[in-house]
Amino acid sequence: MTAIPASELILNPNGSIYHLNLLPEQISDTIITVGDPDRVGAVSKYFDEIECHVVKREFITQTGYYKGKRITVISTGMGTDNIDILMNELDALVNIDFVSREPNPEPISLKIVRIGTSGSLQETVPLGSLLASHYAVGLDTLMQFYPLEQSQAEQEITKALQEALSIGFQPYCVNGSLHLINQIGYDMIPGNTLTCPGFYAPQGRALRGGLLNQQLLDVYQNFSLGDFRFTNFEMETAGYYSMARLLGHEVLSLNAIVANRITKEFAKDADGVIDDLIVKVLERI
Ligand code: R1P
Ligand code: URA
Repeated sequence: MTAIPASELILNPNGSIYHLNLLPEQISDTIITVGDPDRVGAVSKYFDEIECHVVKREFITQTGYYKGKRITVISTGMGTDNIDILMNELDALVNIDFVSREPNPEPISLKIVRIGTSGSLQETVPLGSLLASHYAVGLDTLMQFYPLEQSQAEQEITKALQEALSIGFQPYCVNGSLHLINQIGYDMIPGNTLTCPGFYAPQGRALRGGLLNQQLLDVYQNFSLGDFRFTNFEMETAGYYSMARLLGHEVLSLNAIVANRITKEFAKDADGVIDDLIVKVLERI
């Protein structure tokens, strides 16, 4: 095997990985991720003990113990470009030897659960509900750059969506970990999540910037292929699921529904909904 060069596997002077700023021994193989850096404390306040606290940019990491189980919680910021960094660097921490710079011959699989907020695309997915993403479809371009393998059914969905939206590239579609759905998300609404490359126009919100496609929200809400329909949207899940498939990790994205775009409501107690989700995940992970 050849060593990965210094410009590709970038290590800080203390030996930590470039953006996450972490050393291999600072993470557990069981990881909770959150978008908002302030949500890290909302998870770790339930820990019995915090072993390390590392900060760089929007990536804040705490590793600690919940009822004797070692868990790492990390914030990612927003968007699949950050998930590209997160998943590659987490994978490098467990699957690349930082001294020889060579990949481990027997890769370790991480268990990663995203606790995020999301907007509902259906009246039947109400404010305050918890939704487990069974499938995610990415409208961002991250997977234009990776050799992602997709099933025929996944490709048919993305081809039909490309046509429905009249966009110049084919989105991508990937499933989450069935094992983690059964372990953690079993009593949550099963959903198909649309991952958008932005919060405003890409999610059909017009403040002063306008909308190129006035029908966008209608297309998202009414898109169907067989029994596949979208339940909700956010900005990371498809990035997680595709990187997990490429790198061999188990990921589940869980969504606290804080906005309903069909009924035009926003949750009055978004923090309370997220707290419910945090407690469920900590008990079941
Ligand atoms: C937008 O407000 C952000 O909220 C959702 C979206 O995916 C996006 O990151 O997730 P988080 O609450 O986890 O950040
Ligand atoms: N996060 C999103 O990306 N969209 C919403 O509507 C709510 C949370």
